[in-house]
Amino acid sequence: MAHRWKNDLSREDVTPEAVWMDRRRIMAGAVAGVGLGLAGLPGRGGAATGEELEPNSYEDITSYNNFYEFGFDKGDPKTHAGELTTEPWSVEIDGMVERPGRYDLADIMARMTVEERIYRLRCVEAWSMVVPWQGFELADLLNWVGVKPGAKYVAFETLYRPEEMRAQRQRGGIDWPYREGLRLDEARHPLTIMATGLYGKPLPNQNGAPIRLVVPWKYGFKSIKSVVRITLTDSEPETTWNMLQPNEYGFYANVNPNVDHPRWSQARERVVGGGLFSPKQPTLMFNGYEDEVAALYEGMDLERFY
Ligand SMILES: Nc1nc2c(c(=O)[nH]1)N[C@H]1C(S)=C(S)[C@@H](COP(=O)(O)O)O[C@H]1N2
Ligand SMILES: [Mo]
Repeated sequence: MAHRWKNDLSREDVTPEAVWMDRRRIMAGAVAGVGLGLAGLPGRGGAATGEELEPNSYEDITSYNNFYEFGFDKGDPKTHAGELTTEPWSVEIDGMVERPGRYDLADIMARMTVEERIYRLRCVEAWSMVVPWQGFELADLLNWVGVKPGAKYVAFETLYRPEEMRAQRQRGGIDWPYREGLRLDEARHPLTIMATGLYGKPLPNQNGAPIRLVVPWKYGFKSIKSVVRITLTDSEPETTWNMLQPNEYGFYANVNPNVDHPRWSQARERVVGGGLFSPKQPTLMFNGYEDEVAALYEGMDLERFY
């Protein structure tokens, strides 16, 4: 796969957004320096290393995207995702739940606690970013609707609306809607969030507005965007990339530098916005969240369950 990316903002094209972002960066640094505030959040930095993560710029995060409903180039989502109407929005929660229903996003948000989580995002294509998300724990939503005994997996679906999602109008390729899934214990893990914002603003359409999943220890394709349906089930759900290329993309898709993609190494990653000549950085086991999540996979052969 060929990749293109944006260089850092040059001083000449500083936008109000970029200035605001720079302020955030400075503030985060100041807070870290005195050991207060954000340091207490569970998602802050790499808990394993105690390291503070430096978020990518707002520009990087919102202009270099994968959202195939709007095209296959990294710039397509920013160009075309504005065609999507995100209000009103509801999420159907069904399957093995005590209180199934079609929930208005506003009603969900009224009950959830939104917090900031600064997470690494590692795409299976071997690039990465750091994103300051706002969101709530998926576990809280699952508790609110009540998971029935016997449920073992959670399936997710993106909106299917070809009038507004231009690539859904084309034939061939992906079998829409985009689908993803997690094991129930993964879905309930405190690192797993439903994101509704980034950099303190509502989630831009290209990043999966108005609500998307974020699972920071898995390859980015698991973090499904613009979610309209969440289904509790007792069998492993079908997932988009696994359906397309089962030998390349598994259900688990845990970030793992020791298990290569059949066509490229996963040992290292290019940091988006790092500039043309910046060296690739080593990819971390479970994307740096090994201390938090390794127990979920105890005894599992991670080469087999890739
Ligand atoms: N519905 C949907 N969700 C999706 C995708 C997609 O094409 N469609 N791409 C995935 C991939 S491959 C990645 S790397 C991340 C990218 O998220 P970002 O654009 O917010 O960085 O979204 C994931 N979620
Ligand atoms: Mo990805």
